Amino acid sequence: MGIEELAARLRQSRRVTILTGAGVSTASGVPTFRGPGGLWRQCRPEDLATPAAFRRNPHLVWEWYAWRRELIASCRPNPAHDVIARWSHELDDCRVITQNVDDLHVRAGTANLIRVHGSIWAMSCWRACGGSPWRDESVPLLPFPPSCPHCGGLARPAVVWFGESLDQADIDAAIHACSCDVFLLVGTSSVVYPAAGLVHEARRRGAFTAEINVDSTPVSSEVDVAIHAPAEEVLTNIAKRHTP
Ligand code: BV8
Ligand code: ZN
Repeated sequence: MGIEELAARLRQSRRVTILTGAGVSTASGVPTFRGPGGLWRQCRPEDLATPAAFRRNPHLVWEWYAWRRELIASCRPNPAHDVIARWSHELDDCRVITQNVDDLHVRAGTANLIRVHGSIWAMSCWRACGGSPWRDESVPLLPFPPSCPHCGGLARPAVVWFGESLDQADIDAAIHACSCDVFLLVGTSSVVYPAAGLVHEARRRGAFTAEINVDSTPVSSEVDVAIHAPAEEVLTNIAKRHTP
């Protein structure tokens, strides 16, 4: 029932918005935040991905990001990324909002992508010397820890840490994308805000809402359709039926 209805809605829709989380990259081998393998050295991501953790021990936090970069560098986009990338080009108006910093949506060639939490392959200056952020895809990370090319000071990953505000332009674009016919959640536990609030904004704006997740989440009972199965299977299945 769920897949049928979602496929039918997608067929009828002009404006589709997809919000993804770590679960869309599971099939690529990237560990999720809260799932198995999410813990690093027994540290919870929430305890490492904060300005306070970096101020306390920048070396430790950089070791965590170096570990994740090494892992992600060995991963490839999976069929879930590929279907979403295809729809972002083929559908009239398809926007993709991701919480992931792995850039696998970028590597899959996704159009209209809003990366609300930044990229693990971008860096900025910890001292905020005013120099603009830069791309760094070095694996292993050299020099370690990395320094700012503008002032020589310590660099930091250009990601949004807990307690830090998202980029206003990204928030505006994400809220704008809530005006849509279908708002589809893929592989997110829907607990981290403000991203977790977007589905409620989309509902308020009259969107048909759906969730694809192997597990239930705090919003499973609130969306119009909740499909509990792996994203890479469900999206491939719908794509087969859904020729625009
Ligand atoms: C902020 C970048 C202003 C870094 C990340 C309101 C209420 C409560 C708390 C708050 C609130 N407003 C603000 C907060 C505080 C906080 C927050 O939300 N805390 C949570 C923990 C309660 N939010 C913030 O701090 C945000 N900033 O609000 O600024 C402000 C400031 C101070 C105080 C007030 C306001 C910044 C949040 C961004 C943090 N940065 N990442 C990095 O990556 O290193 S968040 C990070 O965690 C990810 O980006 C992602 O967003 C989140 C993890 O969630 P998911 O991606 O969903 O992953 P998860 O592992 O949880 O779940 C995976 C799911 O996939 C599971 O459900 C699983 O079942 C499913 N799955 C697995 N395999 C598959 C699958 N599904 C389908 N197919 C599969 N194969
Ligand atoms: Zn600097």
